[in-house]
Amino acid sequence: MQAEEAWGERWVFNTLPMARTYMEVACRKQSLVCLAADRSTMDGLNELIDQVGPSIAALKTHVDLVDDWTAESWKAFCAKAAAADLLIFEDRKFADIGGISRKQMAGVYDIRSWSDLVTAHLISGPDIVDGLQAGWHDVGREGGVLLLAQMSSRGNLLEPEYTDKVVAKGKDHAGVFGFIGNGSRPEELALLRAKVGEGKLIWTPGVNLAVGDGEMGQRYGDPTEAIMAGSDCIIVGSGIHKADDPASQAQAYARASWDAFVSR
Ligand code: 5BU
Repeated sequence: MQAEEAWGERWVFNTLPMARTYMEVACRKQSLVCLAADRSTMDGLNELIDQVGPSIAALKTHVDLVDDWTAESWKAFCAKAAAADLLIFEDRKFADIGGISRKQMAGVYDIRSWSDLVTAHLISGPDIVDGLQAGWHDVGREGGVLLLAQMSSRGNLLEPEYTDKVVAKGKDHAGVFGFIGNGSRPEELALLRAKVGEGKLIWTPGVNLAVGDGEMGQRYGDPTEAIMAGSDCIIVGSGIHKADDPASQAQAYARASWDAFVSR
C-alpha cells in the first residue's frame, strides 16, 4: 500500500521529512512496531537485528546501557540497522535547556550523527526542540523529536494538565515528530489522540501481548487496542527480546499492529 493513501490525514498534515520516512517504512514492512532493543552487549544487539529486522520499522536504543560500547562497533550496528530498513530512535529523554541539549547531541555518543529520532521532556520549555534540531543540523542531518506527553510507568507525574500543555506547545512545532503516549491505557491514549488531532504521530511504549503489570512499575496494554485508540507505532521491548523465539514474536506483533492499522 502507498504511504500517502494508507496514512491519509497523518501524511497530509505531518510534513516533517522524518515523519514521512517513518510512514513509508511502516508501509514497506507492513509493521508499526518499534523494537526497544534493551540488550547490554553489542553481540546481543546485532543478533536482534538479524532475528527481527524484517518485522520491525524502527529500533529504539539506550546507548548508555551497553557494557561493551565502542564508537566503531556502534557505527557498524547503525549500518546494519540501515541495511535492514530501520529508523534508529535513541530514547535519551533529553530535558535540559535548548543550548545544552544541542551540546548533548554531540559528546562521546554523538547521538546527532546516527539517530533519526530522540525523546525529550518539555519540562524546560519548547526551546529544547530547537536545540535538538540544531544538533542534527550541526552535522547536516535531519531528525524528529518525540515529546513525552504521557508515560507507561505507574505513579508517573505526567498528569492530564501537563499532557495538555505539552500537546499545546508541541502540536504546531515543525521539529516535533510526535508524542509518546501511554500504550498500557487505551482510554488515556484516545484522549491524547483527540488533543493531538490528526497531524502528529503518537508512539506508545507499555505494550505487550501479555497484558498486565511488568517489572518495577511498568504496565502493559494490548497492541491492537493501542493502535485502535490512536497509536501509530507500538514500542515493544521484552515482549520480543526476551521471548524464546524473538523472530516469531516480532512477526506476531507486526501482524497485530498492521491488521489494526488497516482496520482503523
Ligand atoms: P518493555 O520491555 O516493553 O517494558 O520496554 C519498554 C521500553 O520503552 C524501555 O526501553 C523503556 O525505556 C521505554 N519506555 C517505557 O517503557 N515507558 C515510557 O513511558 C517511556 C519509555 Br517514555
